[in-house]
Amino acid sequence: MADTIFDKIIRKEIPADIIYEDEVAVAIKDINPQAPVHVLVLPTRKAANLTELATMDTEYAGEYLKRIALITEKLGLTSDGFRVVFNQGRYGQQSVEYLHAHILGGRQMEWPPG
Ligand code: DGP
Repeated sequence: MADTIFDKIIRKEIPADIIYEDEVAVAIKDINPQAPVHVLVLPTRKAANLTELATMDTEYAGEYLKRIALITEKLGLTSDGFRVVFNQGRYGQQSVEYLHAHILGGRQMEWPPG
């Protein structure tokens, strides 16, 4: 699987604003924020996308999803709400082939998304 910018961030080869880190997930501030709070949650075990995560160890995948919820709490987003997005593939406009959950918060979201 090709090396990506997020592989390099996880290996600390390039800098990022890391707001959470443990053995399961690393959360960084998005370099191009689309909301007052825009954080990316990366699994420490590499998966290219959500489809690949679904083939991985169930316990690990569950722990990764729990980290996303935990980080929304740490960011203080649970009372007003937030949005979690996984972009995948061409139609999903995924630009980095390393699974990442976008956590967006701090403003009113629109539906449907563009
Ligand atoms: P996606 O389109 O779902 O693949 O989103 C990729 C996101 O990654 C996009 O919102 C911008 C962000 N991003 C790209 N390169 C970097 C980087 O070097 N550092 C950080 N923190 N975010 C990045």
